[in-house]
Amino acid sequence: IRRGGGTTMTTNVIDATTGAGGVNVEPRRPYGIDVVLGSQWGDEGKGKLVDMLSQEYDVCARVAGGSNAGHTIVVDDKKYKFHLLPSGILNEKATCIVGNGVVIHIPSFLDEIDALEDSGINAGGRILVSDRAHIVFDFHQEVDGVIENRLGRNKIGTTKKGIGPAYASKISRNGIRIGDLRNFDFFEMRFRELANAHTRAFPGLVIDVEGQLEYYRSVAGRISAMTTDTIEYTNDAYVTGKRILVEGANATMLDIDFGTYPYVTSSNPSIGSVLTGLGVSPRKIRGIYGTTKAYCTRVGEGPFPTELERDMPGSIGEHLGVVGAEWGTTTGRARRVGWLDIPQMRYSTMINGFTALNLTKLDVLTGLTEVKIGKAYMHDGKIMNTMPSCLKTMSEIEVIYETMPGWTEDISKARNFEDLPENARRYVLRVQELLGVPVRWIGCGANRLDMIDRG
Ligand code: 2SA
Ligand code: GDP
Ligand code: MG
Repeated sequence: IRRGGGTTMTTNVIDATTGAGGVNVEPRRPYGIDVVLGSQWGDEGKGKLVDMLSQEYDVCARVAGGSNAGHTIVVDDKKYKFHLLPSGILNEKATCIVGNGVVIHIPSFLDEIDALEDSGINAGGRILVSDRAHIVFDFHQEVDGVIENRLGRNKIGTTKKGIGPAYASKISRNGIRIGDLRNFDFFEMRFRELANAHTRAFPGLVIDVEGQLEYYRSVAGRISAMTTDTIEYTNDAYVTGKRILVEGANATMLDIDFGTYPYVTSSNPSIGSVLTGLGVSPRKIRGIYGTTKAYCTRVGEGPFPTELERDMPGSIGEHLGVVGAEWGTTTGRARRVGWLDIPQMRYSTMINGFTALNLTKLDVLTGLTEVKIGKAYMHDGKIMNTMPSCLKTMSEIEVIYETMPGWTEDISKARNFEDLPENARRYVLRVQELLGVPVRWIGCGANRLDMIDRG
């Protein structure tokens, strides 16, 4: 067969009369890759579901973002916090992949592995890092802070983990990849160029180039031992019937394309990142599990239509923030809080095609006399049918709420849907009805076991 460019490729022989042969379309298999995604502005409790599900999977993968992400898992009374490592690492049988779409700050990554091993979890040989994943350098983190300071009151409220600047290097095609550490002369040449480009662009930025090179030379062997072609690995794992789970980081409303731009992160934390951040075909995806809090939070700046005042003593906002322990897992910042936002969730469901929902932190609503659901957006006296892209329109939105009676019973021990008080059940079913997606899991407490599975 002649292809563009005149290359001759040997392939199956084609029968010129029948047209048979010559094609090798991979068959659809009775299994597939399952994905856990954040459907709001992050911190919905993705890590907890991944931890629970991972017991059933052979491979767990991260596909986007970097150490900005923070996933907390509570096992008995012990808290584990993950930033770059997939939360599935707690399943000692799982192999964990850090895919090509992730940006990796190597010192943080190694510290995370060391801390995990110190706490008795054996991670050795179970972590595979994509040779194509880009590196976040210390100067990217500094530049993140410099840009935020320059923006002043228009700042994004980033985690200052260097995520935006590292993806900017990637997109500008002068980024450096994990695989480059295997050829240190090449790495050094690229590093000097990248450091120079940054000192030119940010006067006042001082980079200890020799010190950094010495550090990277010292860790190159350790990183390279974990480095592999994760695209090949994942696709082979799929073909050989291994069960694969993808752990989304951040969330759809923080997506650089679909989120509340510019108040977003610099990656695509929605369904697309599974394809671009892992290198698999959409034909291989099966379950797409949207994680949503029973209310809503956001950390950092930007629009939040159903936001409630958090600082007022005795307010509902204070209840959600304190009872829900809504402080950032990575930065410790207080998260903004509000009611569940159905138009936002419909938008997120449309983009990701959720096959089931994981409704977390229902226990946090316990004790409220009434619970509200943001049911529709109004603008200029009209109901809106779409999620506006314009920040000004977002700020002018009026939310129409539906009010439901609350419940006071402790639900942390509920393990079946029927164990929930009637008003809590009605709330869950109403959310399911409004979104048209089955609510499969319900979070009843922070602990690993505090969950109802209706599957
Ligand atoms: P960045 O650092 O460039 O990705 O920040 C851009 C925006 O994305 C938000 N962002 C997050 N939102 C929720 N959770 C995140 N992870 C941590 C957590 C956050 C923390 O699990 O709590 O500890 O503060 C996360 N990472 C990024 C960020 O707030 C900006 O709005
Ligand atoms: P992620 O980024 O989506 O993984 O979520 P985070 O870990 O950043 O934030 C979720 C927080 O809620 C963590 O502290 C979890 O321990 C906690 N959490 C998760 N599910 C539940 C739940 O059902 N109830 C309560 N009370 N806490 C939960
Ligand atoms: Mg988080």
